[in-house]
Amino acid sequence: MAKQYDVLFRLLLIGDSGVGKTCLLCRFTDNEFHSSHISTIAPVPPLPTSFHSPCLSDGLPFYCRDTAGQERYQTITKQYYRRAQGIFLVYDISSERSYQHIMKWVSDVDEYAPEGVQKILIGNKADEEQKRQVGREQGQQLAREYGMDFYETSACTNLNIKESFTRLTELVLQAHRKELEGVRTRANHELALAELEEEEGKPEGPANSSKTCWC
Ligand SMILES: Nc1nc2c(ncn2[C@@H]2O[C@H](COP(=O)(O)OP(=O)(O)O)[C@@H](O)[C@H]2O)c(=O)[nH]1
Ligand SMILES: [Mg+2]
Repeated sequence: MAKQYDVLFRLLLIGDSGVGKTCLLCRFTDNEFHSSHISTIAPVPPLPTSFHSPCLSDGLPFYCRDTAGQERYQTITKQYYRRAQGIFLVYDISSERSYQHIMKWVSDVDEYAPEGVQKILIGNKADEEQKRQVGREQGQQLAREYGMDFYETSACTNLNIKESFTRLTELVLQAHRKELEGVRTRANHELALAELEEEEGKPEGPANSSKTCWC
């Protein structure tokens, strides 16, 4: 049965098909990389693939949603963005085209994602230096324009994977701190009540009776 959580951070990966979104997630969740092209094109109708990360941030679990190839047909629907709290916008440093498309992805996020969603720009395949078409400064520049943090990553060599996931989770945590504190306060309150109830329900042993004896 699926585990129930009080708080679950909801992250998304978006960007053109082939930029390495699925590989980034596999690298982060399972520390694995598949060099052969594993098709992430789903049968029709395409369904999103979801991953529960085993990694916790600040003791909190999160859930990262990957596309199942729908991005190739530009058929990502509103529902995909619904309730997202953190989004990775991914391009491939060896594809100028995927970099140019980031603007389109940002406009989709603006249109469909909830207000206050946190975003990070990722230039993946940083190991492909000889095939580079997008300079690091271009990535930095675009990220500045949109007010995002920027990382060049490589799912292949494990460059900046943990760092970028940790950063996005931190941003989401900061943005939702109030909401989170509310949950924690409620949880602490419930815990205190449960302890009290347990304490009250205890049979009176010698230790208890000596505590309450005033004679
Ligand atoms: N050299 C290199 N290849 C990568 C990297 N990440 C993914 N790939 C390759 O890029 C292709 C597409 O990856 P995939 O994760 O399916 O892309 P997606 O369509 O965005 O999910 C695959 O052949 C991967 O092996 C990377 O960091 N470096
Ligand atoms: Mg994929």
